[in-house]
Amino acid sequence: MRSIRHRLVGVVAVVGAFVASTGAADPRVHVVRHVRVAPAASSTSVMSTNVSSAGDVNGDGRNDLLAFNPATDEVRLYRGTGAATFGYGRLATLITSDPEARIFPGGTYYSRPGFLAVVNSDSWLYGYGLDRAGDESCCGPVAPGWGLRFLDGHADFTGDGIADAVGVTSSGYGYLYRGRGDANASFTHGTRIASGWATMRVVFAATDVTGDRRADLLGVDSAGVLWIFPGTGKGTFTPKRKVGSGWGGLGALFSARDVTGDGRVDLGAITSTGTLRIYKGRGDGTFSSAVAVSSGWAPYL
Ligand SMILES: [Ca+2]
Ligand SMILES: [Ca+2]
Ligand SMILES: [Ca+2]
Repeated sequence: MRSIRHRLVGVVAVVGAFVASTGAADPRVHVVRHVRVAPAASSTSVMSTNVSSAGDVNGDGRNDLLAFNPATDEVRLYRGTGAATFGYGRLATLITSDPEARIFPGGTYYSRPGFLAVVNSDSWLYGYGLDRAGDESCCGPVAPGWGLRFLDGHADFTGDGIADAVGVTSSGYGYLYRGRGDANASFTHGTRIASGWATMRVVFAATDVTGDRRADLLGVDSAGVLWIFPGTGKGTFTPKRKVGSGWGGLGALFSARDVTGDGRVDLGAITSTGTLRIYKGRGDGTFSSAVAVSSGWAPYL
């Protein structure tokens, strides 16, 4: 049913975008120009983006994790239960798509924390909101043409308090899409922020890992080096800082937001054998040694 709904809504929205393009400009359709790329699953060099933070979905002050299993179409919510501990994976929703859907971190969708998903052959970007119980409360199309290698829409890079999206194309260009602040979480035309990222194994956003309260980007390159691209809070970035080497063997690396309760952003990782790890952020662009949290996360790679 959800697959059918996606397609129906998508058709209506495509028609709307086409009409808009012949008259008054609809800023949401500008991203159509991006070249479509194959899903990440077809590439052996790209880390999984199937696990990410959802923020605090149930309102208990602890950040929760989302995980998408491409084999079953399930998105599961793992509620934070303590300092870097999580409960069982409760089914939040199903996302069916042709080709395979991908999910990415998002801000709020109709005032509810949730996530972004890119679905179907036209790479429609959808927003999902989750209610306090962890069930899908709202879902709808944002715009077509988001066939990006990486996408992260949960952090504010421009200083207006509205979450922006950062995406990386298959040709290695990084783009910043400013959040418009409307209920359905649409974004403006992309501004190029980087090039040469075609070999990055993962790129993701963090609300702040350097301690200046400005959102940062992080990425692991083909040599396994983890870099921070510090944000200025004005939609630009200062020169990258090296965090360290040896991050290339992970199956996934993402911002877990703060899951230890000290207000500093932590990193989450899934090892190649399916262990969830947390690297506690020190708030100065460095991270403590990994703590193994739980096993059984391999289906999300
Ligand atoms: Ca929570
Ligand atoms: Ca913003
Ligand atoms: Ca920062």
